[in-house]
Amino acid sequence: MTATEVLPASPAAGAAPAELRVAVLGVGLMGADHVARLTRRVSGARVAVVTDAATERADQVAAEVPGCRVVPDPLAAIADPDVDAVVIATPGRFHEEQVLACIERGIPVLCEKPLTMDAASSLQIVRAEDAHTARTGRRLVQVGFMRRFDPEYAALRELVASGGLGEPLLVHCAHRNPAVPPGVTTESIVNDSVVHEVDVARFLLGEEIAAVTVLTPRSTRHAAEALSDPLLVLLETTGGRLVDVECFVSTGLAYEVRTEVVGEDGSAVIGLPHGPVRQSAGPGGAVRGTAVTPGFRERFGLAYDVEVQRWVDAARRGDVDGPGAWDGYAAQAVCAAGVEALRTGRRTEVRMESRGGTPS
Ligand code: ISE
Repeated sequence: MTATEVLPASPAAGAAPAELRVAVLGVGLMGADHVARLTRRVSGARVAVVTDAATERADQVAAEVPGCRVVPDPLAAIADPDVDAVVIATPGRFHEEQVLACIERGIPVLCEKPLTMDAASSLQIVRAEDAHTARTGRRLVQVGFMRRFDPEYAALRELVASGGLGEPLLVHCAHRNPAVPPGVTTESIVNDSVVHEVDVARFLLGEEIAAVTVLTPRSTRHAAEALSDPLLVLLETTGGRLVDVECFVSTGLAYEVRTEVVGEDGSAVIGLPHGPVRQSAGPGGAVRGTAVTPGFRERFGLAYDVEVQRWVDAARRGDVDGPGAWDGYAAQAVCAAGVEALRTGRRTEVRMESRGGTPS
């Protein structure tokens, strides 16, 4: 399937309202991407409302979507009677209030990571949603860990869960970005980038992370001043498995995300370059290779499409079909330990409430 085809609604979406009317809060890079996807590639939904702190940007995005209005205040957009569900792509510091408002109104919400800025406030969201579920039997919150919808990650989890590699023992992760925007700090590498590997580890292994160590090797000369890049992060799971993460965000080259699971009876790796291997005469001599992936929106374009289609289908039948509030909370708790480990240079145990059950 190419990224431009409209995805079919899953059959279970059968008895749903004709069309889910979605408010997209924040139409920067990610939000505008979601508006385009909901308008052109996802079925069963339309963007009814957009908001953005930059009103010109909101006006521009709305002008391209038939029937879409700008509502300047995000809380008013959540309360709007023409809105059935919400996508949150605003800066992380606004998520807590916006997700809580969606729970209060009882409408489904897909929130880009981070769920909130710290573990305590994410836990509050878990509790608020739990109370809603106890009253109504419905879950409302999904967190935008899109990698779970990438066909390679889904197949790897299937392989691990089916015992195809025997007991999993180790996971090796490489996460490389060509560059990051100015203002990124070493702590934000943990919170914005390593967080994906935290979710991947929980998703692949089906257990929580118990402790984190962060090592800071010599930095690349390409890194912004005061940035420690790359980082080497070690995650220990509650079942005694180890996950090592190389996170390197200023390679100057390409977007590369590779994951290898090593089990007692075999190993499997995903994220290798694929597509046509081309040979041609380059300016400096003959070259051979595959195309370079420039960024995460290209690498995970299909994953985002599948994520949003499944979110729409589930929302129309009153369900959530993806990582939930608990996964958002768990990721925040691990990243908080990661930031502390970075500051102290010591192995740091993750402080997490118990949920009673295994991670989703
Ligand atoms: C960015 O915020 C993302 O979420 C990307 O998936 C990740 O690869 C990148 O490192 C982050 O900065």
